[in-house]
Amino acid sequence: MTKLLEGKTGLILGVANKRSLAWGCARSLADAGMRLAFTYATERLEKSVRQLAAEIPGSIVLPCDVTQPDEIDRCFEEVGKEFGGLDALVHAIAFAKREELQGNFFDTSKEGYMLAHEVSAYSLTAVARRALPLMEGREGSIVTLSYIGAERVVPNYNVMGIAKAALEASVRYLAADLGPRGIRVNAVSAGPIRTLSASGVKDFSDMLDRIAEHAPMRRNVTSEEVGDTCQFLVGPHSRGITGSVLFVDAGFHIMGI
Ligand code: 0WE
Repeated sequence: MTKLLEGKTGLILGVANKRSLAWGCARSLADAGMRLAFTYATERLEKSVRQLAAEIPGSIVLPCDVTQPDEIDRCFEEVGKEFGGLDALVHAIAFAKREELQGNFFDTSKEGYMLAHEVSAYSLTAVARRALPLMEGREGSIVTLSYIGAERVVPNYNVMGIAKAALEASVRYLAADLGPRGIRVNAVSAGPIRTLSASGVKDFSDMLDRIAEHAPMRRNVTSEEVGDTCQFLVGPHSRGITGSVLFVDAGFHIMGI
């Protein structure tokens, strides 16, 4: 039996360790037969990304700090050389300074605001532009990860909420730009999951428990569930969907209280 994504290629930005949502996406895409490239932002992450990539036969690993335009250029050049084209791009990157993710939102510094937006929102557009020539003419799909803090106030999420709102708006503008070229752009808004990004977030365990109590499905979600939705958005079954934000949150977002 040939798999749904056999012969297709994908680039995944944002794997840090096996808990990463990006890794959940990678596993699901690889299980569907896709050949993958992974990126790491800093040398500190290189080893763990290489170890994980080694679990996926035929995959490659490249440096890509999205705050360095030359490095993004080189990354896509390499992907073009290795793969000859790209069918999927998974953007699973976010960063804000720790001090911006606590206390009052109105205390957000200009530098902290700019950094959060550069890494967490602008980077989608920066990579989409470079992916364009590699994706053209092959029904490509771009997927990014968001969070309900883009739409509603989540205590301490602060500047990241503003950045995710910009990211979700970017999804719509990119979808409008790229639709005529056959490229779809969507976001998955995932419920909170214990990852490296969540470590050290104040009261994170209490948040997980409260969601499991109130969500229609009475539980939290897993990175495998986020990954499978990513596979759906990358694959042919979602061919009529672009510019959307899909919640993978056990239904939590529908509740009024
Ligand atoms: O988007 C995220 C993670 C965002 C994030 C988290 C950190 C923590 C460590 C971005 N940058 C950093 N920088 C650090 O130094 N989530 C949806 C997970 C998350 O993060 C929160 C949350 C949730 C949920 C932060 C505050 C409140 C809730």
